[in-house]
Amino acid sequence: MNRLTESQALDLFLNAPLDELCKLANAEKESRHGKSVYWVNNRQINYTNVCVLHCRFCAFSKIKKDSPTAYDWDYSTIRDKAAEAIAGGARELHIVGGLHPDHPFDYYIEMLRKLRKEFPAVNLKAFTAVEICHFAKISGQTPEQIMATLKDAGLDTLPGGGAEILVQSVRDQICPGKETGEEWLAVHRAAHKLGIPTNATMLFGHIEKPEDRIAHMRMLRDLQDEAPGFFAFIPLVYHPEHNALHKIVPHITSEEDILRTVAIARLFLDNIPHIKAYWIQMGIETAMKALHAGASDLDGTIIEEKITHAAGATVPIGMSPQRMRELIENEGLVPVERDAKYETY
Ligand code: V47
Ligand code: SF4
Repeated sequence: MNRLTESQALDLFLNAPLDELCKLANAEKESRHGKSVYWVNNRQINYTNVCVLHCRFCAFSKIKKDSPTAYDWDYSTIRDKAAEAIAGGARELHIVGGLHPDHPFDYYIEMLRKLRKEFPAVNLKAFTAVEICHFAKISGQTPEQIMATLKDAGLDTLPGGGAEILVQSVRDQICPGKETGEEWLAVHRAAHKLGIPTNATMLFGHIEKPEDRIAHMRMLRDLQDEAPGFFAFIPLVYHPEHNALHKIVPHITSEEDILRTVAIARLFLDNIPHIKAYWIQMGIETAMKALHAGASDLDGTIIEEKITHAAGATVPIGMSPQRMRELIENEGLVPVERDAKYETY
């Protein structure tokens, strides 16, 4: 298939009948991965919710350290959560948190170093580009230096969070003061050049327009051409509860919008291997439909999730490996267990 232009993608997204769009995207998915659907036994560790930023869509963060609902886990708590997950077969720890005002960069280096020493086999998928920029700021180093140090301490891959919508005019409205879209891209470019693979997300279903979604994907596609290293694209469904955007956008977007977004991502992002159906945010039913609309990955067992649940998600927070396999098989598809680097088992 020829590479889609932005205007072709927009036209398909807006005007193609849903079933035809999904069929096209599914054919594209099957030409790459056949009937395989990838999943990972993982655990999310959201180590603190204290954050110096206040993104308007975020219901997770607390500005004040002494707020009754603020938390900041010590290493032994993080370690115990990791140990529990690894005892249950986890191959990936997905570690992200708020931008804490007090911890020095050494705190994060030590976190990874100790985890790596105690759990040598697990993949450490840690710290979004936003956290990397924060560490750079507090330590006076460049993001490249930060990531080289973290890689040495045990970092395997970078998660895709913090991308939101990379188009700056939208970003300025939903997360003023956060690193710019260009800065987010620069961190991922540098990570790929350092041999650290990454993912990319897109938070959609709020104030952005379809054009912004396609422009966001175009920026990712361009970066992947220039400095390959993205494994997966993850459309994140905006959840509207308990955040500052609630008054303007009080609803979750429709299932059709989610499926169209997954499908157009599969067709447009021809250089990114996987589109992820993040079941925590799509809900299980819609995630199953997404597996027939271009998605080839279901993320993971997760065990504990705080960010989307703070914003009103009602799905269970974890899933057993057996249920994960069953769900995929019930769709007539083939579950393939992977780790954060897409090594399969
Ligand atoms: O960066 C915050 C988003 C992200 C809300 O890389 C919200 O494999 C919806 O990045 N509604 C964290 N989303 C999650 C994330 C992720 C998830 C799964 C896999 C991977 C991966 C990455 O959640 C944040 C932010 O963009 N978020 N608030 C909200 N109200
Ligand atoms: Fe902080 Fe991340 Fe929430 Fe923004 S999305 S306020 S950076 S925790």
